[in-house]
Amino acid sequence: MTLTELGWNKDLEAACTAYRGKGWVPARLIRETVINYGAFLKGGDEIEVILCGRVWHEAACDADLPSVGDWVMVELGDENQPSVIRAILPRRTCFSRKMPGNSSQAQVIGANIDYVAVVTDAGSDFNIRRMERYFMLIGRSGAKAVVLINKADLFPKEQSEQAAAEIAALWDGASVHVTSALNGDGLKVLKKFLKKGITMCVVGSSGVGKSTLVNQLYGDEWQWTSECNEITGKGRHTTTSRELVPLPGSGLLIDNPGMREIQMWTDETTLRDSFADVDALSAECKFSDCSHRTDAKCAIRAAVEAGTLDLARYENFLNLENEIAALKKRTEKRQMAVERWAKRNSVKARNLADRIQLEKDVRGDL
Ligand SMILES: Nc1nc2c(ncn2[C@@H]2O[C@H](COP(=O)(O)OP(=O)(O)OP(=O)(O)O)[C@@H](O)[C@H]2O)c(=O)[nH]1
Ligand SMILES: [Mg+2]
Ligand SMILES: [Zn+2]
Repeated sequence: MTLTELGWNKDLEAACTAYRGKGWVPARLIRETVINYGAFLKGGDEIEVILCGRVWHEAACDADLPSVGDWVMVELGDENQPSVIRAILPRRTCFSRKMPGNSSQAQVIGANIDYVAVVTDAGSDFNIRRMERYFMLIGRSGAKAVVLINKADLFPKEQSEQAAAEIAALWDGASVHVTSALNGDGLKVLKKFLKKGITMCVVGSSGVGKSTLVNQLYGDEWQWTSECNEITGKGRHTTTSRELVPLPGSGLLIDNPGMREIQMWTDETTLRDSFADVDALSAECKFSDCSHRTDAKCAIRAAVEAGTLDLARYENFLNLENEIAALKKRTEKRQMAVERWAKRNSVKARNLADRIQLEKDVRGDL
């Protein structure tokens, strides 16, 4: 396996000239555990690497730490010395969500990816509102969106096609396909995306068939999935950590554990972009600070009443605003904690650089 087949390109080549002469080698991270990382080297050799303290300290937040899909510069070890990540090369794209729970931090799902493939089905997993969230996160990641309406063998053809049409209407540029990962139907289309060196990150709820899909494309059982016992639920292999899998002779896939929480990790601008139609209406609201809930002469509510704006879309717009407001609040709280810490230690965070330094110190303090 060449570096190009692993996703290496000219920009990375340029970025790593800064480290020339140090004897470090480029590697792509394929796995992450609590104590170390798995990585591929030129030639396809797999090694284990650890993170050096300096890189850890230089990360302003968790999202800046190396993640699956990242390209790093490694100082190779030997029998007595572990191999060490000395630097992270700049990310071309990054797909992240808000960390589950109450944290306001981002969690990286995949770095340097070209496509995010969201797997769902035309049955109980189908949820337009959740898909809107995925699109929003993909929109800000820099990657392109692919959607697979999987398990087509379980539903009437029309049902899967209807689901695909509804999703395609949500997002310009999303490539939506009906598939059956179990028997391989409709997977040919993925070959078009998975050219050499191209990385696709596979996401979606638990049980929709992500690993089955990866297995099918790998051409061999890479990570076994088996028939679920309907009664005990036993015998099913649930993916517990994300992993980058190079497909023989073509691109690379990142299999992920199912996601229970697709929380917003975005900002107001992205929200407004993906709800441009709703946002345009808000210019016509009587009050400039209209909450679009109970205020008089609200143009958005008027559109819902007139039937020109979908009620569910309106509700999702309001929910997303709530979530962004909550996220802001948590970020502010965190900032306050940092400032309190600064006060206590008589350090003044005058500018952004100082604050970043402070954040690092607070982390070091924990
Ligand atoms: N009928 C049918 N079953 C499928 C299809 N794809 C996957 N399955 C079955 O669905 C179950 C779950 O599949 P997995 O591939 O493990 O699902 P996953 O998305 O990787 O789940 P997590 O790892 O828990 O996130 C298995 O029993 C698969 O055999 C399909 O296209 N049709
Ligand atoms: Mg899985
Ligand atoms: Zn309004």
